[in-house]
Amino acid sequence: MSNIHIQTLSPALGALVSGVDLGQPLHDEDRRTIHDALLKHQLLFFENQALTPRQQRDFAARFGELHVHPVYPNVPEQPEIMVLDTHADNLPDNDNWHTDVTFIEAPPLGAVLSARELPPVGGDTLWSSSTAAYDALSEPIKALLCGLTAEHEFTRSFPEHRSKNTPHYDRWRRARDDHPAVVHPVVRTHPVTGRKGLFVNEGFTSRIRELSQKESDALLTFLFAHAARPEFTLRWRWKPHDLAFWDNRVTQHYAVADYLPARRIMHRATILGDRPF
Ligand SMILES: O=C(O)CCC(=O)C(=O)O
Ligand SMILES: [Fe+2]
Repeated sequence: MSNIHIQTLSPALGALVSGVDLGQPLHDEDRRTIHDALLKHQLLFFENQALTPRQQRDFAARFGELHVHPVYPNVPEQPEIMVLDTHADNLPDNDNWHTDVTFIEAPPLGAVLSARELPPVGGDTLWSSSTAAYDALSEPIKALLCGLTAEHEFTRSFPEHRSKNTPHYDRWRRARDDHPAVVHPVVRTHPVTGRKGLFVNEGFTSRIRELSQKESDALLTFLFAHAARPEFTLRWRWKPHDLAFWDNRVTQHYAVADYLPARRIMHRATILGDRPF
């Protein structure tokens, strides 16, 4: 019997899940309950989950194969656990709205993020529901968007100047060469729920292919601002040992960089997904 309880946190997305210890092997029934909740709420929070990197990896791996990031550092003995350790000498670069790793053909299905070390105040994360953003558009705009495709580029969020003259430059160059621009539909259909969501993000989307440069710039500027409307979002104030699990197919997020020079450390496991359609 599952003891899981799910509490809705906001109309657009987000729920708090209690009654499960993610440090233990996950029973099939709990896995199903969590998966169903993820599909329904798009973003789940679990409190008091002091997981080791291995436990975090094992939990995430119950939902699919894991991705190893081409440039972010990881836990050496657990390469699937990415480390986001930000402070005055390693400035955060997630303080923009983005969907993770859309620069590959089959972007992640989801990600599991664990709060390891938090600043005394600040460092919240916001998420936005791409289905809520899509649903709120007018019918003529929806019809226009459904015929369009967009390019997503690694270098938009990982520009050369950030790694040039650092020890990571060779790794960055290899990652850039391995990741030519990819094309995704502007409106994506969720492969399980069938819901439609906006699938462009400021982090990686560079251009709508069927439009002129000026038209593309104007439309993307509108869509990026639209997706960030407070009505479609939830803001989470982290506590130690909080863990978030989001559906990366239908959400964007933004890590607020307001805590420097304090330090903030997060661990992420990223679950591979399928090709958007
Ligand atoms: O540090 C955070 O709150 C989120 C960072 C981020 O963008 C990610 O883990 O994908
Ligand atoms: Fe991210």
